[in-house]
Formats: sequence, structure tokens, C-alpha cells
Amino acid sequence: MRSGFVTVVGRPNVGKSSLLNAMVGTKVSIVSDKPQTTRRQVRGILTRDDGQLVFVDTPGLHKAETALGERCNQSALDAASGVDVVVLVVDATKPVGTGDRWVAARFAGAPMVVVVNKCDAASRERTLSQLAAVADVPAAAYFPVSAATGDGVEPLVAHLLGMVPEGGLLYPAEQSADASFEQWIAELVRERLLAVTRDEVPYSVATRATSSEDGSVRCEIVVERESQKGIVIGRGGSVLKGIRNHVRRQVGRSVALELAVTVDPGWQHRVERVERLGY
Ligand SMILES: Nc1nc2c(ncn2[C@@H]2O[C@H](COP(=O)(O)OP(=O)(O)O)[C@@H](O)[C@H]2O)c(=O)[nH]1
Ligand SMILES: [Mg+2]
Repeated sequence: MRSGFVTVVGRPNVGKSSLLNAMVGTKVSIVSDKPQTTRRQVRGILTRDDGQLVFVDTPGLHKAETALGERCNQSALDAASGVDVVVLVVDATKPVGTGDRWVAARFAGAPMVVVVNKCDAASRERTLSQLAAVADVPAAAYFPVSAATGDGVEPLVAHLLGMVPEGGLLYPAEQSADASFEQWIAELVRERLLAVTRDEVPYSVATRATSSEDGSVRCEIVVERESQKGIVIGRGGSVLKGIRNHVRRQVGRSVALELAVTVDPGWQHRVERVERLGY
């Protein structure tokens, strides 16, 4: 048996979290069409007869403009120390740019695999030219994949298993995520908020959930302005109600879920608030 840690890095929105979910085979990290969805390291665990891979999802490295952004960048950089393999993800539909190379340089020296993702959305020629464009990033292998369709994911996983050292289980075989139930609920609430809100609202939202003794879960939604609170609640509470129903369906088991919205002015610009919210 082999086992090890595989950190997934790249620019925002290239599909790191989608790829992690595809490799694990179940959803453990939230996804959205907005950049900076992932705010901290998320672990997803794949256990097979021939080994176990612990995937670490990371926030996309970007030019940070807030305390939250700096925190996210640091979290991504930290995730690569001491890992067995770094998977650098680039987007098949966007030109490979200085941003991708800058990210690659941050992880120079680590055993690296480069993945060109979203191949379902790019022509064959485009995918080939993307592979050629990343060929100068020193890596052990280059894989074209689609996290959306699953194309190319199995050969990638098999290759990664071959790159980690011999060893036993790092997590119990039946465990596929490291987040607590409450953390997962909070993430699902935020994922839905990212999907149904626009403009600056998605970036202003933080969520935090706690369980009470009767098994019900209370999730606090923190926004930065009163006007955002109104948007998140919706007319007659319609937006909140929709989020609640959607999340309860996703959880897959019956849970009493209470949502509350609070305003914390400019929280993402203040280090101590960012830390208090758990980022
Ligand atoms: N067409 C296509 N879209 C994808 C694929 N993987 C991810 N996406 C989309 O790209 C966006 C960003 O995905 P996400 O996993 O959150 O990216 P991250 O910020 O790098 O973690 C979402 O809208 C995804 O649905 C893929 O293989 N094909
Ligand atoms: Mg992500």
C-alpha cells in the first residue's frame, strides 16, 4: 500500500475544488463560478485497495487586497509544505499566463504534476496548445482532465498513487472529509449564497455553524453592510428560506437548520475579525 498528501494549487476559479471532488468521488469542497470560493485548506480522502490519498484543497493564489485575501494566500502556501505531491491546476479555456507561472514558482522544488482542467470546454487543439504552454513548468507529468465529466481523472489518480511513498492508512478507510458536520453545513450555506447573490455580496459573506444539544444546527451568516443583510434575507425571508431548503436537501439526512444574519462592518479587512470567523 501507498499513502500520502497531495496539495491542489492554482489561480482562482481554475477548478481546484471541482477536481478535488472528482478525485475523491464525493463532494467535500464547495464550488462556485466566483473566484475565492475556497477560503481555507479542505481535506478530501480517497481510500482504495492499493492506497490512500489525502487531497488538500487550497484557496486560489491571487493579489490580495484584504486581510481575508492575505489569509487565504498564506493558507495555500502553507498547505504545500511537507506534502508528497503538488498538483498545479490550470484552466484549458484561459491563456496560460504569468499568474499560473507565478503560482508554479511558489511551489518550485516540490514534486509537481500539472493538470489542464476544463478540457470538456476546450477544443482538442486548444487543450494541446495549453499542454505545450505549461511544458516549461518543471513537473513529473502533465494531464488533461475534465473535473466536470470525470475524463482523465482516473489516470491522474493512478499516477498520483504511484508518486506517494509506501505506507498505511493516514485516515480511517471510511472517512472522505476532515470537516466537522457543522463546518460542512456552514460551507454549504456559503456555497448557496455564492450561487444566489451577485456583485460584492459573495465576497462579504462568512458563515459559522454550531449544533445544540437537541441536534439542531444554527448557522450564522455574517455580512459587511445593512444593505447586504436585506439582500441575504430577501423579501419576506424568501432568500433565506430557499437557502435553508437547498442545504437541507444537500445534507442527505434530516436536520433542523436555523439561519441568522448579522452585520459586522468591514470584517474582511480586519485581521482579528477574519481570525475570529475561523479563516
Ligand atoms: N466546463 C467545466 N467547468 C468546470 C470544470 N471544473 C470546474 N469548472 C467550473 O469552474 C468554476 C470554478 O470551479 P471551482 O472548483 O470552484 O474552482 P476553484 O476556485 O479553482 O476551486 C465553477 O463554475 C465550476 O463549475 C470542468 O472540468 N469543466
Ligand atoms: Mg476552490
